[in-house]
Amino acid sequence: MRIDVVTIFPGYFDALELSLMGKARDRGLIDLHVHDLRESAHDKHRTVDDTPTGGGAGMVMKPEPWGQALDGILPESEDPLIIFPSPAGDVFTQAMARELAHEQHLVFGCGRYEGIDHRVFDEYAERGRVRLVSIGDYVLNGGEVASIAMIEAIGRLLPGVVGNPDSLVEESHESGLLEYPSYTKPAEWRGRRVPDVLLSGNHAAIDAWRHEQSVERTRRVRPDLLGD
Ligand code: 6GU
Repeated sequence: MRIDVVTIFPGYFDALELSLMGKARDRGLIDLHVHDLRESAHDKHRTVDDTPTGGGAGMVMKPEPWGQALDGILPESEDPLIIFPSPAGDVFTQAMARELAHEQHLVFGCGRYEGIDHRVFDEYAERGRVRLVSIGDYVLNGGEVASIAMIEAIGRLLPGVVGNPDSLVEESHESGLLEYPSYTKPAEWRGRRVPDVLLSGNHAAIDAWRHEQSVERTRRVRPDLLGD
């Protein structure tokens, strides 16, 4: 998958050189290009923002640098999908991550300040596919951290990124349930024993116990996932 990111803080995306995402890039499974929006601003101060037309607090990102940056990236593929992280967007879920993992080319446009001039969304929605996506009901300073979260959630679903594909099946949200609690050795630590069933060698009993734990935890912590 090709991923382009447009941001005024490229340094945030250094985090994607680490761990599984870094390995996926080294192996050519994820082709990530991070672009500094300021390189598309041409006045002396490389200005990317201005005051809101009509008045109000804060600053709005100017359309011209976005136009130049996106126009340079879009011809890199047939049918890219532009994602603008925004608290006003559709909420990102595991189901959306699965859907987006089928895309050939994602472009993340990271807004800062009070947002991006709305004509940028209109321009690219007319020329191609655009989505506004939120990662949850809270406010971040900009789209960078949200983009990193989405890129990691999508990237780990690409074939070959996670070594053992079985580990993608049993985790929280894939089944619609939260994950069951996990244990490793030693069998006793600070007087706390691993549940006996996990030491029993009875795999049917272990599966049943884990399922019961998942359902109980989901009912307690996230009853909304059960439709209750
Ligand atoms: Cl995608 N952006 C910002 N700025 N804040 C958010 C968000 C996105 N998702 C939740 N809060």
